[in-house]
Amino acid sequence: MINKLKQYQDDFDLLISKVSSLKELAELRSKFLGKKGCVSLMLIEMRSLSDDQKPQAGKHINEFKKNIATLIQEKTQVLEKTSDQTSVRTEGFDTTLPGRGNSPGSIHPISQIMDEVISIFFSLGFRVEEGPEIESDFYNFEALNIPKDHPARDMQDTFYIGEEVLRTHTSPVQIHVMENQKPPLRIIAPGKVFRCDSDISHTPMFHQIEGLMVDENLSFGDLKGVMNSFLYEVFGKQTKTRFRPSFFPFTCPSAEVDIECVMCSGQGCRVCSKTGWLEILGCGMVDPAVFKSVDYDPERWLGFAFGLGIERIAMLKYKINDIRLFFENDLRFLKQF
Ligand code: 2NM
Repeated sequence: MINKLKQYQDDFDLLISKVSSLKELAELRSKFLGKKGCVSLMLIEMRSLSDDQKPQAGKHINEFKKNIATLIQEKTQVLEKTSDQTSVRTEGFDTTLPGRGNSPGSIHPISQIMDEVISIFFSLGFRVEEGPEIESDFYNFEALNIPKDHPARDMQDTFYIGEEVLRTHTSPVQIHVMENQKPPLRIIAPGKVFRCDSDISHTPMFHQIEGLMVDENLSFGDLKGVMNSFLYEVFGKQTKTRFRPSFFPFTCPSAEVDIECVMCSGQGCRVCSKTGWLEILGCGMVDPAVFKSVDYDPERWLGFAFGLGIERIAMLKYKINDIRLFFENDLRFLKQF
C-alpha cells in the first residue's frame, strides 16, 4: 500500500506540473480526490487489510490526501493570478489611461428661478407657505370671490377630481393661512398649479408664486414699491415697468404689470406683438369679499396680493420661446443653466 501511495504521489507531481488552466486542475482534483478518485479507491482497498494494518494505512492515506489538497490549493492561487493578468492583456485594460470624468447634475432652470424669486421676497420680509395641490371648490374658487358662472371655472380650464379640483392657482394657500393666522401677514405661496391647456406657451402643469401682504394702512403705492423692487432684482435695475388697470375677481383695484420687452428693448417685435411691453404679473388690492370669507374685518385690514408664473419669468429671462423645453428633460437643454 505504501508503494502504491508513492506511485500515486509521483503520478500526481508529474500531472500537476503539466496543468496550465483551472479547468485542467479541476479534472486532476476529481481524478485524485473525487468520488471515484484514487483516494476513495485506496480507502475501499484498505477494508481488505488486517485489523492491525488498518490504522497505519489509514494514516498514510490521510496524509496523502491532505498533501494533494494543499498542492491543488496552491496551484489554484497561481492559476487565478495569471488568468487575471491574461484577461488584463487580452481585454486591453490600461490602468494608465485617464478616467472618464463625471458629469455632476445641475438645478433645473425652473427650480433656479423659483429659488431666486423666493429669496428676493424673503429679503422683502415675506415667508413661504405651502398647501395641497388638490383643493375643494371653496378654497380654489368660492373664498376667492370667483362666482359659479365665472369663466375660470369652466371645465376647459379646471381639472376635476370628483367633487374636488387640481388647484388652478396657489391662492387657496393664502385662504388657508388667513383662516389659521391673524394679520398682519407677509407670505408667498410657491408651487405647482394645473390648467387644462397645452400649446407653445402653456403646459397643463406649471409653477406659480403668489404673494399676500395684510396690514393696516397699506396702499396701492406699497404694492407698486414691492412689485418694482422685485422686478428690478430679477431683470436688472434699468428695467422699465408699467402698471395697467385689469380685472381679477379677488382684487380691486387690479393691475397687470408689464416690463419693457427684453427681446427688442421696447422697439416692438414679434414676441411683444409690436407693443414694446411684456406682461409679467398680475396684482391688486385684496377684495373685501375675500377678507369676509376668512373672517378678517375689511374695515380694519387692507391687503395687496400678486401672482406670477415661474415658467414665463424663466422664458423671458433666458429668452426661451417654447415652454415645453422645460419639461422634456433633454440634457442638451438643461446643461445650459
Ligand atoms: C393674482 C393676481 C392678483 C391673489 C389674491 C390672493 C388672495 F388670496 F389673497 F386673495 N392670492 N393671490 C392674486 C391677486 C393673484 O395672480 C395673477
